[in-house]
Amino acid sequence: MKFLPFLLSLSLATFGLTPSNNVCHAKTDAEPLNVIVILVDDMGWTGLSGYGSDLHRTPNIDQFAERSMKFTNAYASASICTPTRAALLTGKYPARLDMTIWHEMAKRPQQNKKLIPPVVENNLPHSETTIAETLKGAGYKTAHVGKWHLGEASHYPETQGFDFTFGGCFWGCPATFYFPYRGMYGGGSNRHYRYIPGIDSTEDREGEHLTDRLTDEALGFIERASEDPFFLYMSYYTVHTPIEGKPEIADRYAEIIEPGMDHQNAHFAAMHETLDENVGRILEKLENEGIADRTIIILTSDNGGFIGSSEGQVVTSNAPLRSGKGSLYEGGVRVPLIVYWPGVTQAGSVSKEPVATMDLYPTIASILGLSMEGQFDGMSLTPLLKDPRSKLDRDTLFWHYPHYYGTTTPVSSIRQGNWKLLEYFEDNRLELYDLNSDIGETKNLADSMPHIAKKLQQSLVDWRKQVNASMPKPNPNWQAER
Ligand SMILES: [Ca+2]
Repeated sequence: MKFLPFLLSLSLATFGLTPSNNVCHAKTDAEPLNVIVILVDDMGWTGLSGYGSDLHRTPNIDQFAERSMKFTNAYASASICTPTRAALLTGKYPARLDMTIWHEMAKRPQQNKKLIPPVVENNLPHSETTIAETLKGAGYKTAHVGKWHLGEASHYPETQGFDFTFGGCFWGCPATFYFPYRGMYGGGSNRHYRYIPGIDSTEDREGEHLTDRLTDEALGFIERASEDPFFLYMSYYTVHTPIEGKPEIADRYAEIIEPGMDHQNAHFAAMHETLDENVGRILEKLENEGIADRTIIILTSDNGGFIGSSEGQVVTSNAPLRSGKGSLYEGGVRVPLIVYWPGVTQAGSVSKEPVATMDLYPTIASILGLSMEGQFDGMSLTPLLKDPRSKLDRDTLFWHYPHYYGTTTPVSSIRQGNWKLLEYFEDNRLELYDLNSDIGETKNLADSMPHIAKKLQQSLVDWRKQVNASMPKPNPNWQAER
């Protein structure tokens, strides 16, 4: 196993853009490329049939993947929603932004655990230059449709470079996926009345599903913008809870589920199918508008699949990966990523290179030949998109989640080559896995290969220092016996 010297790996981890003279312009300046980023919420690595689901049927996305580049080692920059979304819009590690948990928890860390998580940033700071602001500055019309979850109203999409926005709000999911999308949601002290802004409940839309509605709004934007270059951040609320598939589709899945299948939830499967139909509608719209050959499309997820229960039923499994949303095991962070760069990505191409959400902003800017100012943790994936056999000049990725979730205690992790190390803060436990031979992270090699574990841990410690990562503190009121 090859290890880059520590200093080199750190400098590469914070490497910014490739120089713009490397940018390949697929089209003439007269026809600038449009950009669509489709972000699915909580879709696991095996959520799509083209990524191995044994239940969900996603033919439109699978066909789209077949004419694009598919990444098999793509990661969300975090194991939960908000930090990954911050990384997508800024090109930075969530830990550098100090956005490592969702808004509702950021200022009120749990006090009843062995460690007290840090108080962290709860709004995406206006001082950050988002990808929308960069593209708007380059003459793009910009739209955000769907889930936002990057802060309160003073930090909504309108304040972060988006000309048009629909459906975004403070909350991480709707009370219901059915019109008019409002009602009480959540448990205990987190139970609140939730609503999707901008919905006229007097309209005759009974039975309308939010995934369809978001697409309607996005297609309207594309129609209005098609004379000008546009950037659409299509941020579906699906397939997050509440698990509400269309009943007629869910019924169909219920009939074909068999014991032993990894995926067992008919409504969750139906949500994937409806997502797929809607991605199909977007692709069809681009064809009809005559802009399919000049629109970059990127599809990915913000974290791994949720392995908890909803309505008394387990939502999903990320097998063969370990664990799910919240955890820094592969099941919590490895996600599908499909990139279509017209005229450049080769049909059926696959990249096995480890990449992450924060790479998308530098990638888009690089493709469009736009300069980016400031410091970025992500790097442009254009070399990979041009040649699936190529490698990035980067060997290391980091994650930091100093909070609790149903699947984890506070933890950081590092992937370097095929090695993955997790450092758990409650007991300073190290876990080392060789992803090449053990993708399920079943055999902890930390004790048998201490030199590798120590070396990776040192890189992780140095990285946390470099990005000024917030850390949990011991809880003085914690009693181990309780
Ligand atoms: Ca999510």
